[in-house]
Amino acid sequence: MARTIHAACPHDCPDTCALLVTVDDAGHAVQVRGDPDHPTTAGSLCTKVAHYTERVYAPDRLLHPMKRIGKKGAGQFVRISWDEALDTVAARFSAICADDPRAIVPYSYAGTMGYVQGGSMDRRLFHRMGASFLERTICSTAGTAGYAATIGASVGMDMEEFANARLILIWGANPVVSSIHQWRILQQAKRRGARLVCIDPLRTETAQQCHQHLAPLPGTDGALALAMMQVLIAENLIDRDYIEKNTLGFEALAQRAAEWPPERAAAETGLAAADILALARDYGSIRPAAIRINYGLQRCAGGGNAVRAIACLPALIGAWREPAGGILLSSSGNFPVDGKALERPDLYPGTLPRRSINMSTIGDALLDATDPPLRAICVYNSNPLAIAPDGSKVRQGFSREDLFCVVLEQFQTDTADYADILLPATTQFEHVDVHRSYGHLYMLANQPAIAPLGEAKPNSEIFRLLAQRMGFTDACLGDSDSTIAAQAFNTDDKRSAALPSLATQGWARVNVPKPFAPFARGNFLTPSGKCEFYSAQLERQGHDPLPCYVPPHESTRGPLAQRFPLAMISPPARHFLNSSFANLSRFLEDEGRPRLLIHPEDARQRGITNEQKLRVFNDRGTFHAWAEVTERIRRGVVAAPSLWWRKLSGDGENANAVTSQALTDLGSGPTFYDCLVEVMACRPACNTVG
Ligand SMILES: Nc1nc2c(c(=O)[nH]1)N[C@H]1C(S)=C(S)[C@@H](COP(=O)(O)OP(=O)(O)OC[C@H]3O[C@@H](n4cnc5c(=O)[nH]c(N)nc54)[C@H](O)[C@@H]3O)O[C@H]1N2
Ligand SMILES: Nc1nc2c(c(=O)[nH]1)N[C@H]1C(S)=C(S)[C@@H](COP(=O)(O)OP(=O)(O)OC[C@H]3O[C@@H](n4cnc5c(=O)[nH]c(N)nc54)[C@H](O)[C@@H]3O)O[C@H]1N2
Ligand code: SF4
Ligand SMILES: [Mo]
Repeated sequence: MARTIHAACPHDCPDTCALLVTVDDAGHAVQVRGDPDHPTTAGSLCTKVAHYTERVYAPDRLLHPMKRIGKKGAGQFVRISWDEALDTVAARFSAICADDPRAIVPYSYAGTMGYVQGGSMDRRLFHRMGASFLERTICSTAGTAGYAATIGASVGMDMEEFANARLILIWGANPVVSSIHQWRILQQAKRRGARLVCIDPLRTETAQQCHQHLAPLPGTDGALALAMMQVLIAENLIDRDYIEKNTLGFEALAQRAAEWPPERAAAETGLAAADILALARDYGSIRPAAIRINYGLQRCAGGGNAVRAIACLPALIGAWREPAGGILLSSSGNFPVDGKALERPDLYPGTLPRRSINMSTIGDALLDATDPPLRAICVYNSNPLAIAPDGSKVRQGFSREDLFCVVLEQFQTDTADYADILLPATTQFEHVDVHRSYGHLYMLANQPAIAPLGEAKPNSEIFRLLAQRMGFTDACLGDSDSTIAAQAFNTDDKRSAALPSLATQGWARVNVPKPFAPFARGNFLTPSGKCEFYSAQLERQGHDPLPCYVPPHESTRGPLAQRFPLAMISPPARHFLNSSFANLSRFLEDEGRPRLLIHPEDARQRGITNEQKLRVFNDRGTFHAWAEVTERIRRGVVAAPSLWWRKLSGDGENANAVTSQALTDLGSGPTFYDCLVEVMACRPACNTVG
């Protein structure tokens, strides 16, 4: 008899779907569906995960431990036993630890978002060793910091409440591609008469289905938000009672906003002043007004302050009074996660000074002779050769013959090619895990549906075995996966009340009021308990205490633009998830080939025609892509849907060949979408790399 298993989508996507996996008599997973009972999944999945069995049973899954035999990066390996693999890694790590454990760094992100496979045994082991800490900044830290300065934590509207809003700003987000279940809810609102406005330099699949699309230049959203404030305040479209009771620093904010009439923001953003004015008036008069802001707008120099400014808007108009008003960046702060129990930072040796490495500048970190220089890196749940900025530096760093590189992977990625020891990891169908979401309000459990394929092991098991071989005897380094899963949520926290239904139903809503209107009466999560227009905390850290406009590092109005006049963004491709799925034939066929969207006028000036092969370059590097000449992208901007595996892109490069390691104003995040380039049509000679 076929069985049905409750599972959770492990991927880095705000929807965190509840899955039902059907397993046949032979123990084969034959189908995966969205759980019809789970409110946001509502029985549907994106195309990537609807075909998940193709990923799990892909012919190129890594199934055995291997060691490198060729040059670094050549991807030549020979099969070895688990004993040899683990002994080799443990011996190398132990030897380095004897000199200085901070010469070892883990490198992981959200290949799986599960706590068991991505945020527990791994952390415990590296803490116990005394390895360098990894600052996991690659996606969201700028926005998170800006939002937290204003609101206090990653808490905002309930994603389900957007259905009842009358005005929705979709700002730096492309839910049709990157959060399809949120899009379903936004469409409900649209059917009920809500006005949808999309703010994005690209006329995305989402923008095409909204009532209005505003296309600012990348990295200029802070100026737009300040000008909206100026109009709201000048035209008295604000909620004085809400401001009085629940906010801090209104007078100072009003002074700052007064510096930003729409005409000034128009010059920065490339929008029409009249459009800015009209947007502010709509926002000041239509209720409930909701903002879905997402991480697309914070990958630039001023990303933190842009989010900070936008996060002030709902308090100015009292939008928080209603459950369908306010803003949502991420829901992750609603979950009673017990980070200390999971990660055990107390295992770090007390006497050793702590050293952190920012994952967004891994290229420089591997090449710099920082004290102590990095001698070993252990990569899991991430593919830095494809996803980290300034790809040629990243490649140079990983090419170091003296760097001991261990990679835990499901597939032989660009990064796996640089491993000294390559270890096969299980997929979500083969291991235990537990999840929160950064979009909705449900905790989820993942039960293994099938036995591990080949000799693959869960990350947690690999780190447990390494701990043993390195002679660490702390009890928590032996915790089983189900023990770790049970530690993830703090059972003393009242938000955990429904936790027991994880076991039966696979998911449970965090115990917060429904309908959820977290700041209807203030009670913000900031130090003052108010929505902080003025942040003393930021001031103490040497930042502007008020939201300010920080222009792009690589501005189309600055001197660099004379040589590299086009602002490049590289947002998610629909059929890839970062670089995941980008090796599977179904999705490669859907995406076709690396594309560059360019405006007809920019193309004409360069003699570029549709479908032509292009060379995209700046001082950091070059990659090739095929022209899609389209008015969907505004003039002066080009877009390269991402992320391709470098080795499958045709020229060994992807969009990160040109992105930079410069960081954001707040949160030390990457600036992928703050990147000037020039583009040329390829002559026959550039069919080779160059
Ligand atoms: N199919 C698919 N889904 C995904 C992903 C994927 O790779 N593929 N990635 C997942 C991950 S890791 C994340 S973090 C989320 C990301 O999801 P979102 O946070 O929604 O972010 P992006 O899709 O990166 O960007 C959203 C939009 O921001 C626009 N944008 C770029 N620069 C600016 C700017 O300066 N201002 C404004 N206003 N808009 C700008 C881009 O054109 C893009 O359309 O999606 C997740 N979902
Ligand atoms: N140019 C440009 N660069 C970007 C972005 C962009 O928009 N433009 N987006 C950025 C963003 S938002 C993010 S979040 C990062 C994402 O960067 P990453 O988190 O590195 O994401 P992926 O590329 O999906 O790589 C995840 C890897 O983890 C592996 N994996 C999955 N599950 C497991 C497991 O259980 N065990 C092990 N060992 N491995 C597993 C997958 O096979 C995959 O190769 O990329 C960033 N890079
Ligand atoms: S929509 Fe997102 S969470 Fe849902 S199945 Fe697809 S990738 Fe996973
Ligand atoms: Mo991300």
